[in-house]
Amino acid sequence: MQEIKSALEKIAIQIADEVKFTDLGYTQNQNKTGDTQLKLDVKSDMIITEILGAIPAVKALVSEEKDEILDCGSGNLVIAYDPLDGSSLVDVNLSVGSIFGVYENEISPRNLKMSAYIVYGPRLEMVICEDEARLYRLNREGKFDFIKVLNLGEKGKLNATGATQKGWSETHRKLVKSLFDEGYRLRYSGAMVADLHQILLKGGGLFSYPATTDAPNAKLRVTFEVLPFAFIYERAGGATTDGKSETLFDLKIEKIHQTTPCFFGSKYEISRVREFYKEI
Ligand code: AFP
Repeated sequence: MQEIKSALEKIAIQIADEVKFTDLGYTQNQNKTGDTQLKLDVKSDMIITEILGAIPAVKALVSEEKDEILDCGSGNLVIAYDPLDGSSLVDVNLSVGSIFGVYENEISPRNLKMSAYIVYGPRLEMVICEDEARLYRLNREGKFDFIKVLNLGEKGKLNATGATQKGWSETHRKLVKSLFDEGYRLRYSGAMVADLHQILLKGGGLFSYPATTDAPNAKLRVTFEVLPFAFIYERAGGATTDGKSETLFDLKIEKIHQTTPCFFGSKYEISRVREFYKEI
């Protein structure tokens, strides 16, 4: 795992450089989810493949940007990653990120042993989580300093909810309204890394990406995005659900690029989600 941490530091520095300077044009390709790939998505994917693929403990790499699993060697770790989540926001200069889930033997929720994300923002930060969520920040000497262990409060103040509102269910509408009625404040940038990072650092709140009429399984991908963040939120003392489940770790993975409705937050907000969603 130490080798993976050092690899993540290298990846963070190299992709941060690309985010600053690579041209923002599109390629001719689409990824599995149907998004047209930016040159930046492809470049970020290449950097990660090269650096993680050289680690002997890594057996396979699974990228959100690729259809196929890349076999690497005889190790026992499978790393699933989203190379540049929120990349469509680089043109407006908002924070974006990379997300990583390190699975033992094969991809399955309970095999997730470590997860991490990098935030390319005004500062270069990383959260790496095994037993606890640890925040690191790049210093002037080009090294990452350990800053602190992140913990969520029982209840927060922020409410970040995604997807097209005209497609929300009545249940979701009521949930969101009830939180605003309690005094929660809206925070949503459209890059889950930045939005979840904000809630985690500000001590709590709710991030939700619900099912909609046109996307009953919502948008966010289980393997690359949802489980790595669920791991971090639960280790930080928060909770997660797909609306009904006790935890997002109860999900069954049938397809690598599968998506799911998802909710991450402090314990209070997730209990409110379950109360509203149990009525469906
Ligand atoms: P991009 O990587 O295409 O910018 O999408 C970002 C993302 O996957 C995730 O980071 C956001 O939370 C979510 O999509 C935003 O989607 P909506 O605009 O539908 O709320």
